[in-house]
Amino acid sequence: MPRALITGITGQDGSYLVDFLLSKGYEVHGLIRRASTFNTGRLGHIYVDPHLPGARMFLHYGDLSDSGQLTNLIYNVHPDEIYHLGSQSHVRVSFDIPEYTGDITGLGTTRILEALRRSGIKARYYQASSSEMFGASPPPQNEKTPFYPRSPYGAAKVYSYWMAVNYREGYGMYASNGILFNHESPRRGETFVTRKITRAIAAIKAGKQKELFLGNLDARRDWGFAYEYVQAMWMMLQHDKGDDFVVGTGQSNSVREFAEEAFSYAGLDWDKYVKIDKKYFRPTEVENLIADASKARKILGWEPKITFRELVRIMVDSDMEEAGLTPPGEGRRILAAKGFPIGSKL
Ligand code: NAP
Ligand code: F7E
Repeated sequence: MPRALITGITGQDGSYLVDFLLSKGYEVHGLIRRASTFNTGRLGHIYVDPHLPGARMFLHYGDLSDSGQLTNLIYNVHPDEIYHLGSQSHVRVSFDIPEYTGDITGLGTTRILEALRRSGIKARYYQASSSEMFGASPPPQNEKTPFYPRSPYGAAKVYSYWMAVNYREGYGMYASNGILFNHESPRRGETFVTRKITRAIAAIKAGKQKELFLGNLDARRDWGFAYEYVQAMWMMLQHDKGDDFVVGTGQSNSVREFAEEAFSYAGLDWDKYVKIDKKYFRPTEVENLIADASKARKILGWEPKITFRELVRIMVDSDMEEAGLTPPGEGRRILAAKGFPIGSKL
């Protein structure tokens, strides 16, 4: 049975990756942080008491700031594949806590890579790199586009990217960078713009919210569906050698277009509810991201199936269901029609 270790297992991508790897027959180990409240909400639907026979997911306490524990974890789990997804992943917040972001999102990567190198274990390593590394470089962006990060988060990811390349070249380790463009889902963190919009729509429909405050509506992003992006991570580690791949849809839309599409799907006029609050603007913005994922398509055979419009429907449906409302329902139909093995927990 192949064994995977995931940092960031409690996050959006970590939780979909567990779903996917368990379906592929893996034993999955994950690093979780100690918190005073449960932070395993995204894993509840697959959690099985580890004492029971047949359990294949195991959680271990630790933190990306603690190299001693990371070393123990890698040594004890002895994984075949490591998916390093843990990070302070919020771009706006990285301007408020730049040093912490550098420590966790940047140095955290070095702690894992160094623990792996010293262990002598020949695990394949996946680095969660980001389109934020391209920042101000004009679109479309591919593996050869120069990095020009526009936030402490983006800068920390550039550092991590190069550390993964350095360990690959310097020590012959198998390390791959997945340069993923924005990917969203019903499990997306509530303060990222897509989920903020779809949750607000549900709250407005339920009569619990009257307005939605947003920042820059003109920013454009290449938004895809997260489940497909964790499949791309796995495909990268099945490739015969470590390499770097851009993953995205090739289509970009503005925040305004996302809001228009989502509100109108729910039968609302976005203009009546959306207001601007400057506190959500960033000191430096990334204006436009569009992936050129032709390398991933050619070498890995990866291609996204879910379009922007479909993604919006999946997310609005899910948030309306969560608010106890009856959604229009196209989201679930789209997932079923396109063969996604996603059950009750979207
Ligand atoms: P996410 O939902 O914010 O999840 C981040 C994960 O990292 C959570 O499990 C979080 O734990 C964990 N974490 C944060 N600080 C930690 C620390 N000090 N020690 C240990 N674990 C810590 O992010 P995501 O959307 O799933 O993204 C996964 C990875 O891909 C991240 O590295 C992100 O930067 C990167 N990325 C994301 C996108 C995207 O569009 N989603 C695109 C490109 C790259 P808690 O649950 O306890 O907070
Ligand atoms: O912002 C604008 C904001 O926070 C998208 C992370 O997963 O993807 C994510 O980073 C855009 C920006 O995502 C609000 O200014 C307007 O232009 O949803 P976001 P992000 O910054 O693109 C990359 C690829 C990652 O790697 C990151 O980890 O939306 N925007 N109004 C707003 N953004 C937020 N959050 N909130 C607003 O009210």
